[in-house]
Amino acid sequence: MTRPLVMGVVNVTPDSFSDGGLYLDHEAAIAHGRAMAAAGVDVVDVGGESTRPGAEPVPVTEEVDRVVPVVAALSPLVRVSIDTRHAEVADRAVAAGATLVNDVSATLHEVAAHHHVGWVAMHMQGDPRTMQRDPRYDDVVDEVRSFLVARADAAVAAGVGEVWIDPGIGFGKTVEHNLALLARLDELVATGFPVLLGTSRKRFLGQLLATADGVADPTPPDDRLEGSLATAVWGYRAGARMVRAHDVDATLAAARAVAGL
Ligand code: HH2
Repeated sequence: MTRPLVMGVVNVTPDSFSDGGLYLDHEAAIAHGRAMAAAGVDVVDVGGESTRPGAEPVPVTEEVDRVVPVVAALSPLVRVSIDTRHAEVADRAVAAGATLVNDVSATLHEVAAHHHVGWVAMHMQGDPRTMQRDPRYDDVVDEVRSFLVARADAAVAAGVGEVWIDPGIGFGKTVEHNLALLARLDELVATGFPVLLGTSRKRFLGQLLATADGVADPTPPDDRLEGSLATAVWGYRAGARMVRAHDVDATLAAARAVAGL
């Protein structure tokens, strides 16, 4: 029985949408990552720039200062991925021990090829500042799949040996777009590239849970655990190999239950 994989999130930021400010301090971030490693996560994803809708970009030097000490402290204990859109940050984090580049811009495959590390291509329409203003697609699943396969093929051609694809839930997508991507996740799985899925605590869950409960106000981020787990299990069932999660104990338990089933 092999359990599907769990990637735990450590945001070394003041402004991430669900845990901003909690782990900006290096010691707090390292302690959080250590606890995740002890819990048994497969990867700890360290990020130094929020990509929530409306977020302002962070200067690269600041992002490097946030993440490098955390990557260096955690990488002897657990596999570390670096969540960044910037080549210099990816370079420095890999030098500090990260072995996976989690790339929400899907542009950094050359960096991964150069360092012989893995790479995640995530789909995003636009950029975080403006992506939620008016996202449009003719067929969101077809467009996301074609984009990701083209990026993944380019990475393979450049020599990257481990390539993941991720639909980028919430990145330039309406609730309906996110739900369509989840409903047809098997079409991404069918590409043959391993799929990473990140739904944890995201805004569309606030609306989904409120609708299910028959209330008008979206459920707040710290009350979205059930939705995060339901969508993680849904993703695993559709064939996603790894889920990105803030609540790692519960997600690991869910992943073990899925393996048991
Ligand atoms: N989502 C976020 C950040 N990075 N990477 C991948 N591969 N997939 C995702 O869905 C994904 C991601 C956003 O979540 P979070 O890091 O918690 O928030 P913020 O961007 O505000 O730091």
